[in-house]
Amino acid sequence: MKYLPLVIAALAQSGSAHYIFSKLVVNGEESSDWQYIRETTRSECYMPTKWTNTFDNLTPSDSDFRCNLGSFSNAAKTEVAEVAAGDTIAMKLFYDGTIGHPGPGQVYMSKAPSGNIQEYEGDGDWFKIWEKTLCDDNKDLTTDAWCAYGMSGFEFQIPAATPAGEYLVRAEHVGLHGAQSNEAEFFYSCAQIKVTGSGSGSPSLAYKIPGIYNDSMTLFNGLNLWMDSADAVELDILDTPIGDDVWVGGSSGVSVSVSSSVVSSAAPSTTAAVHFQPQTSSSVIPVTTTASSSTDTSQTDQCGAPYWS
Ligand SMILES: [Cu+2]
Repeated sequence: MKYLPLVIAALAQSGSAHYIFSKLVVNGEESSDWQYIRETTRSECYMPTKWTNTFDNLTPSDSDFRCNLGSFSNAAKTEVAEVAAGDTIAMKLFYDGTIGHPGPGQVYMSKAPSGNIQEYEGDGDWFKIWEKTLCDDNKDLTTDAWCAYGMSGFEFQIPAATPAGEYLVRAEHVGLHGAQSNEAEFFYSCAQIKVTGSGSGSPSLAYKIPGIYNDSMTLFNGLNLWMDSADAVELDILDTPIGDDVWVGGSSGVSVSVSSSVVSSAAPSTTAAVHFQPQTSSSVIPVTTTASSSTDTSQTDQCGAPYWS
């Protein structure tokens, strides 16, 4: 892997460290890149989706905001992972990246109406099963006040009440450091899973993608992490689906609060240096590596250079 030191230095100064979810972890086994996650056709897969100063002309108002640009064209060749309802799985970042931007992380699911996830574009209903927002209001809102800051992936439970069937699982992180100029950055992709078991729950809230977010929401367009108070940020969160309760199972809207105080134990311990360096240790997710994706040069080439940008 070749790095150009001058380029790296310049990027570190600009604060760009981008990322995308490429690996699925099931039963403690880490997949190879894009084995179960639909690969985007972007030349640089880790670039964010924004409303302004876009890459590849993609915005959160487009249909490809579901699972990233062009990824449906790869659905048929993407495998489907079998997961028992109630199991905890994870989606990990490409190239051992870590989340280097401040903002919330969430996971949504959507069931394939036909029963075949490889034919499903994600135009049906989505529901939210996991959410991490502010973990510690006393920390820096531009970095580690956010639970997801420094994470190398998201680990979450498929609710035990999830009905059997094939689903898209969409992990998303939103960088809010540019929200003051309508440049919130969305990082996301979708895994294909087959849920087994006898769950009979019914999610209480449903969303459409696109449509779930818009740039009239202050959280994405107007909020200023360097100026606003934590209380103001929390109010902005509550004005979006990111502030909605997650569905943890049940058929009558049983859910848990996502208030900032509840999740503080999950805060990763990070330092400023992590922001600009690929993570080499202390993953937040227990990982048993079974496939060495880093030696697969075709995948790396397809996705562009490592997650620097
Ligand atoms: Cu960025």
